Amino acid sequence: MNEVATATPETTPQADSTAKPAKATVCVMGLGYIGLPTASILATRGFDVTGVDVRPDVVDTINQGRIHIEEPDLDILVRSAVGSGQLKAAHEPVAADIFIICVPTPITEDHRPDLSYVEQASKTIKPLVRAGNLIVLESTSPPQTTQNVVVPLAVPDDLTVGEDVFVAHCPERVLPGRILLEAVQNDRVIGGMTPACAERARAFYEEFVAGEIFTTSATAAEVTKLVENSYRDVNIGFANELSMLADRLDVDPLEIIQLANRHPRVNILTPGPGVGGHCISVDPWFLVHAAPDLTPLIRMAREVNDRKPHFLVEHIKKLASQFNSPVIGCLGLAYKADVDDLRESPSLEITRDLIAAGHRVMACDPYVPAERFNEFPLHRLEEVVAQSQILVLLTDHRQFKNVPRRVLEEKVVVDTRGIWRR
Ligand code: SAJ
Repeated sequence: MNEVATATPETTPQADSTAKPAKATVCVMGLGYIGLPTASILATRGFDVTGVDVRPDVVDTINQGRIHIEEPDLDILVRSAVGSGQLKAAHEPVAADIFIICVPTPITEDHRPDLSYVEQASKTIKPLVRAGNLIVLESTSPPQTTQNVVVPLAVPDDLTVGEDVFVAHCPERVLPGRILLEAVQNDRVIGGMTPACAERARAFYEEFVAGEIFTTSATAAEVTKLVENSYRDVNIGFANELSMLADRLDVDPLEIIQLANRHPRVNILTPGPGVGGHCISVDPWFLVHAAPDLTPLIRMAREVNDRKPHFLVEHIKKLASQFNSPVIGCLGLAYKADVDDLRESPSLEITRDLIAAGHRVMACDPYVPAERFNEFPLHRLEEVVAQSQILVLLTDHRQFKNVPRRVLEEKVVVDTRGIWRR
């Protein structure tokens, strides 16, 4: 069993073992929701940063000081980082003191980890890796990815890990919508391939992380991150199962949860349309894949959360059958409030399924620009509210909170998030 060592002033490494140039160069592989904020934060802290992305449009947009994703204050940070010359985007990596891998780690249709992006990024940096470099995998990854994928593919054969080159896993933990804040303030777990690797990575992260830093092995850091998201998935799964049970028993799930949460040791989360995003709906499968026979609870929570959108679609269809071809207004496509992220979104899945079933659907998401979304037409909130007989609240964006009660009272309402409760 690996012990997680707490960072204390006494354990802070000596300056000579962590020495790095006054202004280190950093190459960030992947400029998505984690890579771009990380690259920008580092650039504004004086690091000389090259951000690498395979998408030419992303590289061009960033080099113009603009952003391709929605995240509070990121536009200001990127404009400043690019304007100062500290952040450049590129198609290919460059030689650097530190390489940070922030690429996607998706799952396949049958829930197996797809490590092709980590493999590709590792292979691409290998010719550039030199003695003294630090390589950090930030992407949430299945157990032993750092050891079995990054080390063999990224470290040149003539360099020894822990002596010449340092390899660590430092999983990102930021919450979309609060990324810039949490990237700096959250505590971090750093898993080194060796203790020297962990200390080298700690010295780097201490330069921009205000939270506490804990070091452990690379595999323990990988498992810790997966456990965090699986814990949340299991708890949301409990709330979602409860909401379906409450429907059958004809009681209000939110009232039950509110009352149960008055118990000093009960804290049930909020049911919703399902679990989306690229983290919680994906990461638990990495643990299930690692030990299928030992993870029935984690698997079951995934299945419960994946079932919830279908449960709601059937419920909405039943309501629609009471009308003659009603307009169903779907409010929100993003996977959660006040973000533009559509990845694995149950809100999008429900809207799609209703359209596929032949219903007249009017959809609205103030965070998804119509020019970036061409699957079906998007409408303004006022239009959707005015024209629909059935109003389905799917994502709790703040713009939806103020739909007047008298308007709601004229509609059949399905509030999957409970934001319109009296
Ligand atoms: N949700 C509910 N009910 C709740 C809470 C969430 O239905 O009570 C739903 C959301 O609507 C959303 C999904 O769950 O569809 C996940 O949302 P989230 O806000 O719980 O988490 P993410 O996926 O945005 O970010 C998570 C965070 N992990 C944890 O909170 C343990 C974040 O800290 C991680 O950095 C991130 O995953 C990641 O990148 O792994």
